Amino acid sequence: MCTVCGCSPEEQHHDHDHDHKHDHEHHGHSHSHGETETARKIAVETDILSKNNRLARENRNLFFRKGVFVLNLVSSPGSGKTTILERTLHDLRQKFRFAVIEGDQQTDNDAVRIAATGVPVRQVNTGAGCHLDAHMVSHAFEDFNLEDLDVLLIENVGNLVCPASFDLGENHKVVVLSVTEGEDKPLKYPAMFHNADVMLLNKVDLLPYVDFDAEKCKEMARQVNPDILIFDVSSKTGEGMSDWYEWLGAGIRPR
Ligand SMILES: Nc1nc2c(ncn2[C@@H]2O[C@H](COP(=O)(O)OP(=O)(O)OP(=O)(O)O)[C@@H](O)[C@H]2O)c(=O)[nH]1
Ligand SMILES: [Mg+2]
Repeated sequence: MCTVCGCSPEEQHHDHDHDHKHDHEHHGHSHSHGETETARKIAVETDILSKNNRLARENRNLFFRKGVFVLNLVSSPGSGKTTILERTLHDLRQKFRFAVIEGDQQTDNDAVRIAATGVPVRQVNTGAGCHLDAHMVSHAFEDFNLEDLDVLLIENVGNLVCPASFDLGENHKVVVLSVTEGEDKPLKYPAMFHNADVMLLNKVDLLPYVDFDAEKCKEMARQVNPDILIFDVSSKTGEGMSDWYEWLGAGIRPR
């Protein structure tokens, strides 16, 4: 359930029913009712986010104590998160010890793809929920021996909105944007680009075929986050991936 964005059909159903009944009984007083509802929603959201932040802090402390470098990959659906993970694991798994948590609303398709690389993976299905949260992640890594890991890669649910608000305890959010999505996405979804430390501009092999101004896109990303680090990559051809690998390797604490 995602109470913050109201994507849960159950929650919406409840609210709509409630609104309808209230309007019927107190016709003409919908303004004050609206204010009460808004206040209640803000209180619930604040509560959910502060609980999540507390759990994320616990995850982060544990990851730090165990020396695990943790990345949270976020993007809209289909930008190439799983393909980037597959290539990264294929190229680096002899060098570093990885594990992966896969977040999706339904199916274990991505977990099956990651398992084929030989790296341990856990799938989390969020159902109606449109993001992973710190609690889900804490259960997903229970089966991993963190002592034996250098890097934990978390693929979030494909969504450029809600995952921006939910800290999982990661070291960095890595936002993936592909060149087929339009260069204005950083301005349209600023929270995500503001909260990410790294942006992977993916599918650059398609640049000759799409109407996408890469420099303009990067300018927009820097407008919302002047410090964001940007790598142009193609997880299909491997172009640019070595710079991303170098950055990733530099984040791993030597044992
Ligand atoms: N041309 C090209 N296609 C790519 C590249 N990276 C991924 N794709 C394709 O894009 C599609 C989506 O890739 P995924 O890796 O499944 O995307 P995702 O972000 O994991 O998708 P969700 O998990 O559904 O959010 C697939 O058909 C990939 O083959 C790339 O660099 N270039
Ligand atoms: Mg995926």
